[in-house]
Amino acid sequence: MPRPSSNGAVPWPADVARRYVDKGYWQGRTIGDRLHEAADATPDAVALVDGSEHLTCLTYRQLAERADAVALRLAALGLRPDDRLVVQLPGTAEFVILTYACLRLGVIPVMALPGHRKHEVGHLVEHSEAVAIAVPDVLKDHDHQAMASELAAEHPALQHLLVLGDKVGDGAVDLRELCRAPGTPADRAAVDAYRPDSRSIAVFLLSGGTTGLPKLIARTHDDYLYNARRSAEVCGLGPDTVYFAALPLGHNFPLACPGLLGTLLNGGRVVLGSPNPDKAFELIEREGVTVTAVVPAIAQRWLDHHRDHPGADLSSLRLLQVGGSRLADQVARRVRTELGCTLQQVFGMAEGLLNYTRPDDPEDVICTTQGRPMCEDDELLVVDELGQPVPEGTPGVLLTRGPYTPRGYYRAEEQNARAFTPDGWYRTGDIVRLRPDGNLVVEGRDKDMIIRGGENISAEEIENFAYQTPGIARAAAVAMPDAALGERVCLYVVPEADRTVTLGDVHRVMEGAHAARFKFPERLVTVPELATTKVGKIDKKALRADIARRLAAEGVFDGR
Ligand code: OOB
Repeated sequence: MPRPSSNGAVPWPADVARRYVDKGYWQGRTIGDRLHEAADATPDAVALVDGSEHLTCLTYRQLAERADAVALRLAALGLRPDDRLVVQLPGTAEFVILTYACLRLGVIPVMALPGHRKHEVGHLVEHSEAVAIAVPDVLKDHDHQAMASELAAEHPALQHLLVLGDKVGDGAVDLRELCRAPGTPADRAAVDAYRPDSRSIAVFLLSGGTTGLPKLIARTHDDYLYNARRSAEVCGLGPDTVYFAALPLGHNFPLACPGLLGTLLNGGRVVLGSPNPDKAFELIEREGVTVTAVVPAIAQRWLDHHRDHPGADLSSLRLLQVGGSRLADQVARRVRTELGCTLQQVFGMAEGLLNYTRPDDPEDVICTTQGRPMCEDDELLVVDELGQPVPEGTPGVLLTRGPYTPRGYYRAEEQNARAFTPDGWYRTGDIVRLRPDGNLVVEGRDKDMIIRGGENISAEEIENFAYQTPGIARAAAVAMPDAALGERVCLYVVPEADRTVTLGDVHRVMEGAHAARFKFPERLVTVPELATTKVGKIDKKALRADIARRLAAEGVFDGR
């Protein structure tokens, strides 16, 4: 296992890196420079439409100039290349301008998700050694600004609070103000002086993860630029593209697969908005959206909404990307007939590897597979429990390496020893079957994770909360099938003698810890003992079968 470099990221071996350069995957350029080049090509084209409350429309020139102006203001605050800034912002123009500014300056954004609470954000601040954090004032009844102030009090290194909203507290920087004032053409040269190295970390993404709290994935300018560029190629993006960002922008999928970055690198237009079907359809119609990305739960909501409330004109939509969790074949088949656009299945991960069905694939491939790797130098290995390769067509656990799949998590030697093999393969924990035509079918998951409507939840983390709950002797969290969200968290508990435990007891512990709401278990099953496997581990397969049986007996959707 390669040792982490001095900055904590695990580098690719030198000979492998050389090959990626020779093959043209890594071009020695920064994302910020490439965005500027795209802006230079069509300065007067519209780059960004913020469809939220404050409708903003920015041309490429305006966006590039504002990014540089913000970069200089960040520098004036004292932020320097390699400093970390936790970004927890809704999908607004400010998110885009700030991220662009960071990429120019070499300040590294740590992409938190809007649903994260103090428990998760605190961990990100600490682990990344963040010096700054950007949050909304209040969002969905949560006071992010108060949370950020508390974190600043607890983490002395966290010195700068950037706040988006009407109520910016004393001592915090008004992000709207920061992003509003236009820059001058002279700013560009000043920011150029900070230009980071293309091998340095451009952004920290979060692992969905199976262990407690999210791990940080250091994506370099070289590898992440390739991620966005090649994705855009596979999806056929160009100046005519209107990409609708409906998912939280800090997630890899809408950020760079090809998402925001892929669209801006190709002169297209990015429209920011919400996945709520009424609002989304209105935006698609009004802005002439051609491409968008959603998780299966949203795809299904859109299909049902369109069936029940026909009338929205979605004819501009060319490609609907769906990924994040397994899309049922039956739902996949409805996309072309009911929405009139091509479906693209995306099996991706923040750790790197991206598989896409191609827009011109046969309908069978599009509807029943999760696509194939986007790069010919993506290495895939499907193995059995003993780590031996399985014959083609047999399901097994997927391992991968490649030019945009880092060789380890950031500063996580212990977890890296488990999640990566000594020769650098990432153990995805996904059970896949490789078809003779090269496409993958995701058959299941070996890792202990629950995917609730596209949000990845670590079973271990929920169990840790359960163990802090009075009266619980043993606990196991498993995925429970759900018609709307795909999966929800179900918690099996063995109470201590003469105790009863309720879901509310566990929720209180999680509330006390300020854990993200989406992780809260939604069903609690009390059992006298947890089933175990032959080696004495909790038998999660048996528990998953048990909850499916219970749901079936209740006449509820059981996943079949
Ligand atoms: C995307 O990234 P993450 O990091 O939030 O989650 C990755 C995990 C995968 O290892 C797999 O378990 C699951 O999410 N997953 C899928 C899937 N796409 C992701 N499982 C079944 N079918 C699919 N199509 O989720 C992500 C990143 C970039 C693009 C798209 C999705």
